[in-house]
Amino acid sequence: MIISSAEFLTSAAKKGQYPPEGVPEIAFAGRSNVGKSSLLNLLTGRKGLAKVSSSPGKTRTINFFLINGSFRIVDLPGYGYAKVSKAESERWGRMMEDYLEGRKDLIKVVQLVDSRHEPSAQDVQMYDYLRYFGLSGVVVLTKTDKISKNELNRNISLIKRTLKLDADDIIIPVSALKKTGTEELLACMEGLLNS
Ligand SMILES: Nc1nc2c(ncn2[C@@H]2O[C@H](COP(=O)(O)OP(=O)(O)OP(=O)(O)O)[C@@H](O)[C@H]2O)c(=O)[nH]1
Ligand SMILES: [Mg+2]
Repeated sequence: MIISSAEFLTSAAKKGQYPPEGVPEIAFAGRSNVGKSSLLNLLTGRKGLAKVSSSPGKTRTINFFLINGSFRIVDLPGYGYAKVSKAESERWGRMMEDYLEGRKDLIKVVQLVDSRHEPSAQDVQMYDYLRYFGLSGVVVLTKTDKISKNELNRNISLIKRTLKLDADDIIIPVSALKKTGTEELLACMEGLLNS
């Protein structure tokens, strides 16, 4: 698949603000700062499409992007950002549940984890949650430019074990810096959209 057009649609904090139904959606989930927004920019070749920041907690609402006029990529707000208040994290939980459990057009959630580390307890919790709702199956490992090939291979095993991945779960290493992994991810997304 080639992305020939990408357009920001809307930013939603609640259901009433979602774009109309009837278009398939693939969402990106993961801890704050893992690289969800960067990945969207990488895939679309549009640097400023989604806002990226070196300080975690940049994306705080659900952001919808229309791709090739035919499907949407949904950039979700990250979790695990230490500085948020209890009220803020409850707000996050409600916002995520409303979307993940209530969105008919959502076909899959791509789970992003940092390729450098063992997945956090919240990563495991998120993946279990996605599995429960039948939305799991694709894991993207980000920031692979920061580690060696050997470390990456070691961490792939660790991540598989920690997230308890199934044999048919797909793991795609990416680097927004080196612009690698996009073809694999786009092919995977094309498969999801056609199945
Ligand atoms: N070296 C390197 N840095 C990356 C990569 N992907 C993202 N980053 C950096 O990581 C930081 C966070 O990236 P974002 O894309 O804003 O992360 P996010 O997951 O959208 O974060 P939230 O919106 O807070 O949930 C930024 O400083 C990015 O430049 C990558 O593949 N390699
Ligand atoms: Mg973001």
